[in-house]
Amino acid sequence: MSRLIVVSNRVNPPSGEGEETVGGLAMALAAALREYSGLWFGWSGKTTKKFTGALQMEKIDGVTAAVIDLEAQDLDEYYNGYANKTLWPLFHYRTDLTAYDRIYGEGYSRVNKRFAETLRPLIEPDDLIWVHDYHLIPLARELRALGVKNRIGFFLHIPWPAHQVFTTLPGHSRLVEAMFDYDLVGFQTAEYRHAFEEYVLSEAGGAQSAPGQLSAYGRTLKVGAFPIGIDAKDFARMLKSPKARRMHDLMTAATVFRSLIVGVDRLDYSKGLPERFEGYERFLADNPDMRREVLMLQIAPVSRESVEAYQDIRGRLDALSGRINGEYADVDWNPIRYVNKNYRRDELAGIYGAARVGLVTPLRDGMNLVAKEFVAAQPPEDPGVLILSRFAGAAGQMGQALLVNPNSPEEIADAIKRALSMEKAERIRRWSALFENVQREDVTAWRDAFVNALAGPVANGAALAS
Ligand code: ADQ
Repeated sequence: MSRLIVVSNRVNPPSGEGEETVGGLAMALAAALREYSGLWFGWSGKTTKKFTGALQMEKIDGVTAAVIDLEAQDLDEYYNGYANKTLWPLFHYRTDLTAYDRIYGEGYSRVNKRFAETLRPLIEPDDLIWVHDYHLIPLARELRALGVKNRIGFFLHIPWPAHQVFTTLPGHSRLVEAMFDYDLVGFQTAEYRHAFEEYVLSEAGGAQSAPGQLSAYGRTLKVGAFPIGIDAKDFARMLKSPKARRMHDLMTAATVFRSLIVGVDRLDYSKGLPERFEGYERFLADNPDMRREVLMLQIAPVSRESVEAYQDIRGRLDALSGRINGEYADVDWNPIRYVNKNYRRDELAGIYGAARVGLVTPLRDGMNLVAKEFVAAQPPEDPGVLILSRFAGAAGQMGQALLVNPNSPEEIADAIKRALSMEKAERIRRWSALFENVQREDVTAWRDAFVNALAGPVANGAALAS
């Protein structure tokens, strides 16, 4: 079996016993690598005065992590700049928040080059290279320039936007052209794959040379939809852990005679949090008789704090939660509990399990793993109800959730009422179908589908010798 090299912006493998704080993606990549005794390459999360390309290597749980430090200017222009002020908002349809700054584009190219130059000496001829996410779209181009002939695949964790939105990006064709240096490009859903294909066919003068195969810029690549899942086995293990059980009991005690409605998201404007709070406020206003029977818990740890748009959304949410509590709180009850803390994954599992309703209402989302975690944590004999945005990639696999338009507080309010009033038989029926999918389409299925497609026959050459 070939060795697998995973490349992502940040590298954060689990750091041993009991450490469950890392997010879903990091856990997914760690799980993906373990079986391949692979290498995980990326940024350390630290800055240095002068970039040297010095590698720090560490072996954890069978996975070799190789990280580099970047300069403060790199962070500004590449990470906070082009990745998080240009590509992230644009790919989530927020052209109003998208910054078009040439300096950012230059920083993005420079860091991708630095990644390639540092990674190059670590690559052996049979390695499969799997690059992750929007931070690193041009990485294959840089590696090819250095003579790398290995199979290289790319997976985009966030949406690929509609053609009309994508073409508002200056230099859009350069970005897509760079994608043709990969052998395989994977998206979360068929919809995003189609949007990419449409661009290639109508804007780049490309052609569909065979099903799942696109030709343009003198090259051919494979494209596919690979919906990411959670590590379902590990999640089931965590649910039984003492930490999960204790958190479950704490939350149950805190909601005696009440139903817990839970939301868990990074504090990001793509997650639809103000609309969600307004939806809940609307529910409280429309249903005075149900008011004191609910408690909404929103967990939203701050992220990307040095980007202004993230400071703005934080301010809005502080104001909204204050308004809702100010309007409806009583001596023994606050309608909304809003916390900006990170929790261990096992604690989160306990919280999900104690909730009657999971509110997952992003305005746009590549997939959304929280929806899957919520389902995985429900007690089979009395499961809660998932309310899910139709604009989350997960909606394609999770049609038995209550699907809502996340822009509409009214729809969210109606769905909360419906979820709270739903008979047990219907809850069990919906949940069983969702749970079956979460188990089957898990992180291992995702990894295997992608790696097999990357290692199998490719558009630009013969099958890989194994
Ligand atoms: P994210 O936008 O980060 O991921 P999501 O898929 O929901 O969104 O994953 C978040 C992960 O972080 C979950 O595993 C969740 O448990 C964890 N998390 C959230 N809040 C937490 C908290 N307070 N404490 C601890 N952990 C917390 C991007 C894309 C998504 C895509 C994933 C994976 O934006 O669309 O699903 O990558 O491809």
